[in-house]
Amino acid sequence: MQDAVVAVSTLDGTRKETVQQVDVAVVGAGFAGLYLLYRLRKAGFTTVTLEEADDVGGTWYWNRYPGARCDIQTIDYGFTFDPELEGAWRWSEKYATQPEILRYLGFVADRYDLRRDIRFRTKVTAAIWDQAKQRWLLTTDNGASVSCRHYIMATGCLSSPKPPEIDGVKNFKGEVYFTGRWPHEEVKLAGKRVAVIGTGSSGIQSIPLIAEQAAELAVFQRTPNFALPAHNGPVPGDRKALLDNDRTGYREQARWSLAGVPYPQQTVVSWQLSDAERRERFEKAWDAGDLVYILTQLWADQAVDVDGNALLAELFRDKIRAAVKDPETAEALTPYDHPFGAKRPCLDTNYYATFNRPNVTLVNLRQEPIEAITTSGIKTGKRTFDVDVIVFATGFDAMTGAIMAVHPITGRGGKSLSEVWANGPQTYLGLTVAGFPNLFMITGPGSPSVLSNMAVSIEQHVDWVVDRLTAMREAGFATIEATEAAQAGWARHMADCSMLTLHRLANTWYTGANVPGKAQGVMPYTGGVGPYRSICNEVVDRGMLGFMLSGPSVAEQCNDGEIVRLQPDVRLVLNMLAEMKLPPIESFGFQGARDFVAQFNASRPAGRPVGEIVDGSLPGPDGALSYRLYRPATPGPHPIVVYFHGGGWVLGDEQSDDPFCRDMCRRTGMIFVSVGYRHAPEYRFPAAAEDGYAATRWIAEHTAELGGQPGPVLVAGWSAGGNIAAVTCQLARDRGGPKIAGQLLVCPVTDCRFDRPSYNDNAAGYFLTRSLMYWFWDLYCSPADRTDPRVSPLRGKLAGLPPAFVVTCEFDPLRDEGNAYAEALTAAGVPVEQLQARGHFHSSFTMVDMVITSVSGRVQMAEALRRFAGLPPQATGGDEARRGQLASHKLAAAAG
Ligand code: N01
Repeated sequence: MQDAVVAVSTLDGTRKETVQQVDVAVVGAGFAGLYLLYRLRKAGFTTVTLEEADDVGGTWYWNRYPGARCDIQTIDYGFTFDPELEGAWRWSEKYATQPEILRYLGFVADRYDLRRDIRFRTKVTAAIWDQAKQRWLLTTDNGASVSCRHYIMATGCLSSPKPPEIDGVKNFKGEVYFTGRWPHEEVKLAGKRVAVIGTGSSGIQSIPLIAEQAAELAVFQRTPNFALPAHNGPVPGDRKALLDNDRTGYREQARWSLAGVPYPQQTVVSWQLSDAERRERFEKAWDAGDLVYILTQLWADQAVDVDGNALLAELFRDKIRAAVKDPETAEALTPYDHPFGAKRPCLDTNYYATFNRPNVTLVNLRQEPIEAITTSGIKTGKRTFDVDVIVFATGFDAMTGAIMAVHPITGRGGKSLSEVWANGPQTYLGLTVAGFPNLFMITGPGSPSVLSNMAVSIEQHVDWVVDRLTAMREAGFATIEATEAAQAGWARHMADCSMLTLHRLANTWYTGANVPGKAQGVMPYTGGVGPYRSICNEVVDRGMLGFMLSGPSVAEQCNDGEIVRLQPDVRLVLNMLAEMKLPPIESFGFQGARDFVAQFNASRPAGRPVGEIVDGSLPGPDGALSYRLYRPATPGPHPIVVYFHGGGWVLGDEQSDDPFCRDMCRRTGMIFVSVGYRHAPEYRFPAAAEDGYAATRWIAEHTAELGGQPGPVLVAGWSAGGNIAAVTCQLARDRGGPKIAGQLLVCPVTDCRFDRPSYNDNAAGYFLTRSLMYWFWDLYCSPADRTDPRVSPLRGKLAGLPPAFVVTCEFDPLRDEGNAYAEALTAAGVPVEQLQARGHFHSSFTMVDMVITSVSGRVQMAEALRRFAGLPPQATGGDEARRGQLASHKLAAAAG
């Protein structure tokens, strides 16, 4: 500690106390705290780090239990800020042990002489924001208080062990250990009867080694977990070669990846692979012994779709059954209640084989819960285990525990962080909290942190924070605080992101479910490391969007707003399209545009299998029209939906919305017949409208021939196809049939007016542009004809039409005319249901496997079509349907 920064000041006018004055105070001397100290010092800030332990290391200081290792490969799990540091350290193994990682962190601390600014054995006991001084005052249990301009929590996500929550722990006369607070001196277990409670990563790493020493080991398991063999050994040659060949490129790829390890994004989906191909991929991952690889590299839908995930989980279960000799024990060790990866999977060495040892017993707490801990051991509902040692591997009050429970934090206006977070953590970017100026968290709730390679996330968070502090200092700002609107926007974005992955479907420490009474919700950011990084950068590029900045001699700045209003996957798709720097589609000419769309469609993921696909043709008003029929795999006959594709009456064909038709066929359990109507400019208005009507009539008259259910058909369409579907309903009413039981209109064109706000709000940047719509209209319909209800159905008579489900998207030029149509239908007495999709764009619902967050919308559409057809509710296939089959998913219901 530098004496220069210790001063004497008056706290309350009466009491004199020594207060250490610094620019920035940091809590924690683990990975995050050390890098912070390095960066802050380099940036010229006076700094002190307060650390409860007597040395550096953070999580690697405390977690000294037998078998503790990292489970991200060590070549990826280290600092990258200094190439010389990277050159100066060599890891001995693929996954380093806790002592080696601790040595590494000690090496880093020494190399940059960091210890001199760390106050060890010092706990912060309270932190209070002093609005008048615009500084934080920290009191400690050891030595001077600290007054700082900025307060940064580098306390880690898994550093506050949770209490065992089992009656009678204090009565036990034997030895008690917690994996998260393992003693420094050797723990002798040889010849002893040992109980381990908990089978998360800590339990799974320690159990095999404890079993080798103990006379008897009883493992108390509440929830079985997926564990992959680490196959530890030397650093794998292929990964090392990649790193050595292009260190900068390798590190940069990690920074922009989803999980912070440089693996590409998978594009092949599970249903494109045969059973043998999937097994081959799985075996490769099993042999690789790499969690990030198995979590991300098998097939594209493994982490986002319950069905795609189930295929992987079942292959995993086969491995457990093969490894454990006793079938009953194997069954008890096999997880069924959560998707693979939704709960943190583990990396193990001999875990499953340990249960083949004669001295090891698995106690399945689902069948015999622990009743109490007694003086001599553990009593379950069925029996009593006398033991000498109990090891609690029961986990942590994760993400919020270390920030909130460690000490009271009082922000502006006396706000307590515990109260503000009583219903779950609220943050902006996972880095800041409204009402708590100049307080930052590294890897806080709302950041990718624990769903990523922590080393990569920590460097990004620290760099972002220190760069902001530097910029503030240069601009003369003294305080920074997130706005309420920005924070609320981040909460919405977090909730949207949580629909991207399956984490919401398991009760875990990610969701707070492991701590009784804790508010529940997915706490880490599930949108990925690269997207998160780009959002943080965008906040800066947009003038510190969502932050208030103030300083003694500069004007206050508040650029309020939400940083992400699009759904996260829509944002990715639009960014990807923007990066392609495509010229406007209309500049290709109509044939060029058709070729472009065909090429674009060919590159998208294949649609899901359905029972049968039949291509055929039907008689149109002026020659044959092609169609493609999608039949469900379930026994028929099924009701028929006549479908009209999108493409502005100019582009596309009966196959161009193939993924959407397949998906809807599966979800509705109905036949979809996609009609290839004639296109402009070769066939202008009213060709498409008349084709739509004629095709619907023909299909309704040939239901039996098509294998469909007799009775009314339904119509559906997207964009210009929605226009044709809406027009068809009006024509069918006016021309004596056919009977139509319901209409699904997805982002339909309904009117020729271009002056509604959505045409301006979303004129460009959301793929379907205003100028493209002008072009479509010009090619299809002359101005004189545009008010004809056969192209502007909003101008037609609306009474007596079939019930409608109308979908509109927030970021779509057609949004307002779709809403207007829904309102007008309602006013005319037509039963209408509406989905106004927040954060979505015109193509969200048809980009089936790219815009994952559109699933719930299609579930609603399918339910509506089934209702219109008089069928009972039944969502078939996919995430939502399988959700109900997963036991104990309190969160699923909430998220749904
Ligand atoms: O904690 P956990 P952990 N009665 O919460 C059980 C990281 N980490 O320390 O699942 C009976 O995962 C609980 O059961 P259930 C890693 O991110 C990394 O093992 O709640 N049982 C569960 O089985 C990891 O995910 C490494 O039903 C009780 C276990 O205790 C995170 O830290 C190594 C119980 C707790 O598992 C946490 O891992 C270690 C009770 N009252 C940890 N309470 C690396 O390899 C809890 N359990 C880098």
